[in-house]
Amino acid sequence: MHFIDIFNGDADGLIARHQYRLANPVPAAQLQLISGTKRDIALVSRALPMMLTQESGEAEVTIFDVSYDRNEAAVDQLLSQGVQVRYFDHHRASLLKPHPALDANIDTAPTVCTSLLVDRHHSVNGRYRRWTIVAAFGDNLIEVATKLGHAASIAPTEIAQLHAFGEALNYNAYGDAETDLVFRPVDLAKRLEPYADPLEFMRAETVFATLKQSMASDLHHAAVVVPYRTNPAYAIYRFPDAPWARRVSGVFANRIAESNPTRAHALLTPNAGGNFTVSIRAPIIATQSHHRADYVAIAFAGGGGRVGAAGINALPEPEIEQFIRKMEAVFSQS
Ligand SMILES: [Mn+2]
Repeated sequence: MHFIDIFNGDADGLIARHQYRLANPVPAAQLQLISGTKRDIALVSRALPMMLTQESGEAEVTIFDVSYDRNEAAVDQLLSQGVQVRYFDHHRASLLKPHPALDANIDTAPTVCTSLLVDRHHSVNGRYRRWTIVAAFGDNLIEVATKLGHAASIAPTEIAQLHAFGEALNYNAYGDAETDLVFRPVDLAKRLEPYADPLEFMRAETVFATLKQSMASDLHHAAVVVPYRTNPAYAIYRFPDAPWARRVSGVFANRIAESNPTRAHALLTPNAGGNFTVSIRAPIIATQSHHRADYVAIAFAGGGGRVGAAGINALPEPEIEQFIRKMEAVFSQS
């Protein structure tokens, strides 16, 4: 039997896979990992060439935290080759259809992340709750994560540590390519493997300290950037073309959203293709139900996301003014 784990390189993807494999271990020699940067989500097709060397019906592919819709064709191909596919995700899956060899654990509620879905899976059943909390913080589900921490009687100082670790792991996934990242997600996944408790990982490994240092340095660069457009309804930032800008964009977007909870935010970061990667955050305290980050994102090619947080993969410079008008249309007060 051969196993392939495919996971988003962010905190939620890494931890979803980590928990699943803690509960369902397989020999390392039979397991391959596929991951990438946070926005590198068309990952499932990378498993197809690996299958050519396998006997059909002898493989199991488990997928975490990447949109089913973006991977549907590759999943279909795996299924048609007799591969068992298990899917855990919380992004849009409008193309999902049942198949006897597909075990889909998909829930798009805004209060879940993929690690929570794995936490609920019968094989895991909440056993690695502290990791779930790290992942929920990483996906910026602050209230959900904090409540889980209190319910598990975790001390407030430890909840704060899990929060900082989730943010740091999430920070590591942002970049144009894996060369922008401090750690390659597949390497990080292997370093997590021995640890059933994230606090133990934080004590024993240098990963957290390294990420924290890098994040502080990147945030220092970001602190001097003045908003490109700002008014009471929304603020738009435009970063320069630099690796620090690509790495820190997610953390920075969350920080500015938290410091101005009634305002929407967007961050434009130049990418290697000559376009802009755009992060959009709805106001944390939304006063109108149509104040949704995904409403802005889906108006542009390559845009998508969720109610609170969404993005556009490659916004051409000439469309920036159109983007600002869309921010205005969605988030202006009325
Ligand atoms: Mn996620």
